[in-house]
Amino acid sequence: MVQWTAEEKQLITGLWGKVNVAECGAEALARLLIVYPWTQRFFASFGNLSSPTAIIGNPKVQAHGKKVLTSFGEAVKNMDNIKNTFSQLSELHCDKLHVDPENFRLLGDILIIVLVANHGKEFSPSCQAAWQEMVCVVPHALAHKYN
Ligand code: HNI
Repeated sequence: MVQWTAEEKQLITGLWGKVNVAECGAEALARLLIVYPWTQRFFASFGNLSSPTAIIGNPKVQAHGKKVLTSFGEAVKNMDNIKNTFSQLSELHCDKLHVDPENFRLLGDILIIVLVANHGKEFSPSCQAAWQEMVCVVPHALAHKYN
């Protein structure tokens, strides 16, 4: 378990308070589907994913991206208890959805890129360092129930 310092907590929650979850969530999921096209197979029910333009404009991708990033926010609110916070979601992604946990890490890397793109000025190197740890801890927690 990560022992967050007060400064790391401040850096993470401080930036999170400025993030537009709907916009950044939609962008992150769209980028995941475009940059790592094999991830599209989990979203076959989402309709048209035939091109980057279709993916970015797809309302189901946008809504789901918002849902995923909102859920990521639960980690920000429960930084000392991330594993328990995601235990049900870990079961869901493992038992029902069969998502390879490597994909959580890919989404984490994409999220960092989206945060740089949208919050470059506030995203100082130390802020990135704290977030980089966050996008490691969340996938770890989501992968916890896999065996
Ligand atoms: Ni994920 C559903 C959270 C990464 C594929 N996912 C959810 C839901 C949440 C969620 C919340 C909705 C659950 C419910 O309906 O009860 N997902 C998260 C989080 C991350 C993540 C916090 C990582 C940070 N999910 C991924 C990745 C993939 C993924 C990387 C695949 C590449 N998730 C899914 C699929 C669903 C899903 C598929 C079901 C979608 C649907 O509605 O059909």
